[in-house]
Amino acid sequence: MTVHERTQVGIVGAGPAGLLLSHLLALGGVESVCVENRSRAYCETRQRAGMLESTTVELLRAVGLGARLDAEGLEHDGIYLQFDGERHHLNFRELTEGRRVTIYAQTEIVKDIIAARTADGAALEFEVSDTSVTGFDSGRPLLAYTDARGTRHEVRCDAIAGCDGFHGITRRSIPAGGLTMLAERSYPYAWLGILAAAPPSTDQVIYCRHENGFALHSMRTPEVGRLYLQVPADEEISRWPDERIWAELATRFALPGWSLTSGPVQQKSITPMRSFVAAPMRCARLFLAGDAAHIVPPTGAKGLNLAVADVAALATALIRLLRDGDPSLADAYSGYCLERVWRSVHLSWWMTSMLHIAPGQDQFESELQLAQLRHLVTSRSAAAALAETYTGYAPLRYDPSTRLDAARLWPSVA
Ligand code: FAS
Ligand code: PHB
Repeated sequence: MTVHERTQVGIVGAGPAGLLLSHLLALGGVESVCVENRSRAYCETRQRAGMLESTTVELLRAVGLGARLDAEGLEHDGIYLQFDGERHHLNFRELTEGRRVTIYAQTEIVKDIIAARTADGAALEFEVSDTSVTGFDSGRPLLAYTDARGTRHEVRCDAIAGCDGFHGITRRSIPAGGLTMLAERSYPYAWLGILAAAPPSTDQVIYCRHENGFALHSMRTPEVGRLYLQVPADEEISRWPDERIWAELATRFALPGWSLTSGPVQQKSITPMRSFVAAPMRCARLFLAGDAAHIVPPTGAKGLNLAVADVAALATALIRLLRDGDPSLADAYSGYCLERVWRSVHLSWWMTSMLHIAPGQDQFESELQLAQLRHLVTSRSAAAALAETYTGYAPLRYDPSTRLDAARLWPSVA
């Protein structure tokens, strides 16, 4: 049996992009259905991002999602860069007239939005299967899926939002010729990430370049650390018992008079590193947002922040299109987002290339990396350029009541 339904926006994927989009649309009086093939519990515990730009924090506060973030988020003035046996602090707050970054886990943002959507009685379906999107290029967008009880649903929509991540179905549903760019770069290494019940041994995030490879010391709470190690791209997690992970982290972060506190490892996983951009981020009434359209290596902490920026713009554009009948922002959506995307792709590629040791890397490449790092910690203008892009360089323009045209609402961010 198939159930036939109607909504304004069909959203595929309940990651941060899909969930926040459904919330922002609702604030603008536009209804949506959001479907997710994993369980609610899985989405609320899948360890991913943790570093938030100031612009992301401002938007979440502005749309009623700031309470727990303000209570539990860890605000940082900047980051540490460690190389050549020395650790240097970059004070982003000073370098950017006040912008800071915040550690608040993606899992907590997902929990906060699901709680808000559920309280609103929103149409949010978990554990669906056989999702498909059709008709978006012929004026009759249709979202179809089978729910957890085995019932097939066909939802007629005015528009569809592809928020289903890199491995999702929406981007792949775009007919040949619909995407004019698929730009990609894979990196010859990966990140082994751990979540550990060990109080962080640093007050702010440490990015470390060591001859053995990159290491990152982040955290989640004053009791829980989040740490990453560069490992070979084809590495097996089974080759990394917890003691070996802690020993290698201690080696890479080693500094006289400083020690790394270890503790029980609660989660560990290996993440491949790639940069990917699909363009345009739209095919008629199908709009891509977040990892469905672009992937960055996590070195620049940009993935989640880009997903938030995309849906802030997409929500404003769809509200203007579906509530006011004005397609101007929807027509400008892809171009506006891709400017921001490429700026973040560049930062993420640059930080990754500067801080990781590539297999077979020679002395010349190593000296280039060290020269860039020394420049960053000795030149105020070089540090300020990093601070500006890392902390979030342009305010997120979500404004359901705006009457501004695209040129004034979305000035260039290049
Ligand atoms: P997501 O992948 O999060 O969500 C897509 C959802 O769609 C998933 O829940 C998936 O199950 C669902 N889906 C897929 N196919 C479907 C289908 N056919 N039907 C229904 N549902 C479907 N970013 C930062 O900004 N800062 C960081 O510190 C940072 N650290 C990271 C660390 C790691 C280890 C990783 C892997 C990523 C990190 N990122 C970071 C990037 C990360 O946060 C992503 O950019 C973010 O999850 C993107 O959110 P979405 O676009 O919503 O995609
Ligand atoms: C994290 O806290 O998980 C984190 C922080 C900074 C990054 C990537 C991940 O660049």
